[in-house]
Amino acid sequence: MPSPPAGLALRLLFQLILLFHLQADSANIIKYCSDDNFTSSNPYASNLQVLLSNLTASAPTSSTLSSTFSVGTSPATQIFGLSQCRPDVSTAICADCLSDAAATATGNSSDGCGNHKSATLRFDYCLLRYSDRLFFGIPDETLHISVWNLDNASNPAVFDSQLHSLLRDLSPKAASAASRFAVGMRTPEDLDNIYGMAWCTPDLFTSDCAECLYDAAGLLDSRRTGGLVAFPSCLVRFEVFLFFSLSAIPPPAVQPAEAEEPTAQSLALDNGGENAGRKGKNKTNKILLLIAIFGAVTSSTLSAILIILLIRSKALQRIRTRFWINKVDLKNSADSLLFELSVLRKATNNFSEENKLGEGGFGPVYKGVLADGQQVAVKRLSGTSKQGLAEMKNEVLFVAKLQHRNLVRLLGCCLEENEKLLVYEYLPNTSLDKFLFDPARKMFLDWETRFKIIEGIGRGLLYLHEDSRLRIIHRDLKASNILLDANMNPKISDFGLAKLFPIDETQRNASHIAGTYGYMAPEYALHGLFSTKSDVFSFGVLILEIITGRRNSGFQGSDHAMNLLSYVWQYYKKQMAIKVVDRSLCDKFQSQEVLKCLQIGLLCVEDNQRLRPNVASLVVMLSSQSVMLPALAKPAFTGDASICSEDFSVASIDLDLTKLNEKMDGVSGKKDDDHSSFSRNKFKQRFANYTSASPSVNDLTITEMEVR
Ligand code: ACK
Repeated sequence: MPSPPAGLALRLLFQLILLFHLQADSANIIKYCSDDNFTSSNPYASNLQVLLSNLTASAPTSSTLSSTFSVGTSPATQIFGLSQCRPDVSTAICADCLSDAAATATGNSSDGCGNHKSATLRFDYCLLRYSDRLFFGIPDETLHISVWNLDNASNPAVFDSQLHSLLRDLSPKAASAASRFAVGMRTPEDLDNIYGMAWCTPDLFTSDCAECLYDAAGLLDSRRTGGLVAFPSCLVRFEVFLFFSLSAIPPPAVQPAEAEEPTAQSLALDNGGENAGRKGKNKTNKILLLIAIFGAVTSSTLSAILIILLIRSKALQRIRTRFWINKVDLKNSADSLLFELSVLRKATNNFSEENKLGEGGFGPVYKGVLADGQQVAVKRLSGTSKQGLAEMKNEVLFVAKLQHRNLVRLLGCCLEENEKLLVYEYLPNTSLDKFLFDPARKMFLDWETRFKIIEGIGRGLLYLHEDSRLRIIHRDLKASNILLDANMNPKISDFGLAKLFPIDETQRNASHIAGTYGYMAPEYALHGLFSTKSDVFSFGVLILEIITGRRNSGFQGSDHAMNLLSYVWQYYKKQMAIKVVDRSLCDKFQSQEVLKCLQIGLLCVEDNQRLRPNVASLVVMLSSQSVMLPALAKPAFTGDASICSEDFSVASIDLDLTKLNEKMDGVSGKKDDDHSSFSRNKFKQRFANYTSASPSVNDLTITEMEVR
C-alpha cells in the first residue's frame, strides 16, 4: 500500500489519464428514431428547438447533471425531453456531449433522427431523449445494445461470481441515488480488478431502475473481460481497467474493517487509485476495441442500431434469479413472520424522521431497507394492545395468507418492548391520491394507467369480498388507501388491520365512526350500516375521482354542483358526461371506454344499495366490451336523491344544511340511543362534511372480516 501522498498522486495521475479517455471517447452507443415525422413549418419544429436548448443548457449546471422539460400545450405540438450526463464527467464535457447529441439528433446524418418526432441518443457520457409522448417515469427496455471485449477472463468461474457480486451491490446503490448512478470495483485474488458501473435515467422510480439494471446485468456476457449492455433507460458496464472517474465516488465515511465482504464502493475507496494505476495503462487497446465495435455498430443504416428486441422471456427470468438474491418467502412459516425489533430499528434508521413516509390512521409509517436490500414499509401502531404474542402471530399468519396482486402484502410483524409494528412490502409510488390530485404528477396517469388502476382495484375488492378465505369489508376504500407499485399497478392497503388489532373500548367507538367523509355510502353515514355494497359505493366514488381527477371531499366545482357525484350526474343527465373527464388527459382516451367507466361509477354510487352491482358484476362490466349496463336511477347525495329510512323520519335529504338541521331536530333521542354509533351531532357533522369544502381526513381504516 503506498503512503497516502504517493497514493493520492497516483490517483490524481490516473484521473488525468481518465479525463483524456473521457474527452476522446464519446461514441454514440444507442440511437432510436420514431417512425412519424414532423414538417419544418409545424410548431413542433420550433418547440423542439426550444426544448433542446433548455435540455442542453440546464443539465450541465444541475446537481445531478440531468434535466427534464416539456414544451407546448396542445397534444399535436407538445414535446417532452430528458437530458442526462454521466455524473463522473465535468460540466464542460457534459455540455459538449449534449450539444453534440442535440446536433446529431436533429441532423440529417445517418447517426441522427432528422425530422422524426421522437429520438433517443445515448452517447458514452450523455443521453438525450425527446418524444411527443410522455415517457417520464416509464422504463424503456424495448431495445438494447450489447458490446463485449473479445478477451476471455482467465478464471471464468471466479470472474463471473465476483462480477455479479459487484453488480448486485451496485444496482440498489444506483437505484436509490439521486443521480441514479453507482460505480465500484472488486479485487479478486490472482485476477485483474473488475470495475463496474450501473446507471439509470433520472426519471425512473427506484424499483424500475433496479429492475432495468437487473435485466441489463442478466444480458452481460460475464466470461469476457469487459462488456456493456445499454437500454434507453439504463446501462451496466464492466471492465478490467478503470473507465470512470474516481470523482464519482464520494469520500469514505468509516472503513468497514470487519465486514466480511466489503461493498463495491468501499473496495473502490480502498484500492481504486493503486490498482487502477497498476492495471489501467495497458488496457487502452481494450477501450479502443470497444470504440471500434461502437463505430461498426453506429454505421448501421437501421433506424435503431444493433437492436436486439428484448423479450421478457422465461430465459431472462432465469438469468435474473441466477444473479439476484431470491426474496425470502415469509408467508410459509409463522416464525419467519416475526421480525426482531433490532432488525427493524436498523432498517428504518431507528424510525428516523427522514425515513418517515407519512402518518396513517393507525400511526406513522416508515420506509426501511432490510439487510438483504429488500425495501419494506413499517407501520408503527400507536396505543397499547393487550394482545399476546402467540395470538398476534396467528393473526398475522392469517392475514399474510391473504395474497393477491392487488392487495398490499403483509410480510410480518414485531411485538417487542411495547412496540407493535407491521411490516409490509414497500410500494415505491406511494398512494394514488399523491398522483391523482397533484397537477404535476397527474401527468403520469394517462387513460390506460387510470383504467388499469380501476380494474386492479375491482379485482382486489373481488378477492376481499368473495374469493379469499375471509369475507372482508374494507370500509375505508379511498385514494390514499390505494398504493401503486413500480408499474403503477394498484394495491389496496390497510385491509386487515382491524383483524390484527382487536381494538379496545375507546377504539371500538372509533371503529363505528371509521371511514372517510366523501367515500361513505348513505346507509353507512346515516345508520352505520355497512356491507359489501358500502364498499361498492366507495369504489364508485374512487372511479369518478380517477376519471375526473377531482376529489369528492373538498369538491370545488362549477354549475353549483355540491359534490363530485352531483357534478358528474348533472352532466350525465344532459348527455354531456364526457365534459367531466380530467382535462389533463388532453383527449387522449377512448370515449366509449371512459363513458362506460363513468356509468359504472355512477351505478356504484346509486342511492339505493340494492341497485348497486356487486363487485363480481363490476369486474365483468369493466373487462367486457359489449356488456349492457343497467340504467341509472338516483345516485346518492346528488340533491335529487331520496334516502328512505325506516329509523329516521326523513323523507328526503336536501343538502342545504339549515334544512338538514331542522330535520335532525325531528329525530328523537331514542333513535340516537338505538343507533349507538350515530349521535345526532355526528349525523349533522357528517353531512356538514358532504356539503362543506373540508378536506378528507385520513381516518382510521377499519376492516371487517368474517371467516367463510
Ligand atoms: O400517501 P403516501 O405517500 O403513502 O403516505 C402514506 C403514508 O405511508 C402513511 O400511510 C405511505 N405508505 C403506507 N404504506 C406504504 C407502503 N406499503 N409502501 C409505501 N408507502 C406506504 C402512504
